[in-house]
Amino acid sequence: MSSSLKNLSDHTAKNIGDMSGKRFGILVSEWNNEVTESLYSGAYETLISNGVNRDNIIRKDVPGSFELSLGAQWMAQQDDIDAVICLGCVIQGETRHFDFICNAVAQGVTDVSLKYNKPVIFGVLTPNNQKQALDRAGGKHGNKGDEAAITAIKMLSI
Ligand code: DLZ
Repeated sequence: MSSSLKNLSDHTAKNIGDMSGKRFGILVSEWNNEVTESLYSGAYETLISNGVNRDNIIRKDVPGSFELSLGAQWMAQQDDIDAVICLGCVIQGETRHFDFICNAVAQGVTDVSLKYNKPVIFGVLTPNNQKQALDRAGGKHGNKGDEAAITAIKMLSI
């Protein structure tokens, strides 16, 4: 199926381990906050519905998606955090700012994950416009926040 048609919230709950003792950091970018708040709600509810304890979800906000990498590093370096979920939305504009931010955060998140040997999940939407973003943040294409949370859970279950 074309990824543009895929409901991002579709997933199987097979082979998921006990999440009751796992601690998750969630970073939320303040840019495009209508979208990122929906991503957060999706991620939070998915963690809860898969057995994560409310007290084990730690939320921090960062100014923009570019800051997700450093925020992820601050969280990942804490021994009691098992996985970090980075949520953001970078909307394609008329300048190359979009490319710089998207490339930087994708690389930064990867680097933090490998450095700290923990799942650090790239839950950043990179749509052409706000409508496409909302379609993927609780709209007709599901919620990429759900997908990010289930990805973290699956990585901790391996
Ligand atoms: C500057 C900027 C722009 C133009 N667009 C977005 C965006 O669509 N989404 C997003 O998360 N952040 C954006 N930012 C802010 C940058 O991520 C960053 O916060 C600033 O460049 C300061 O480092």
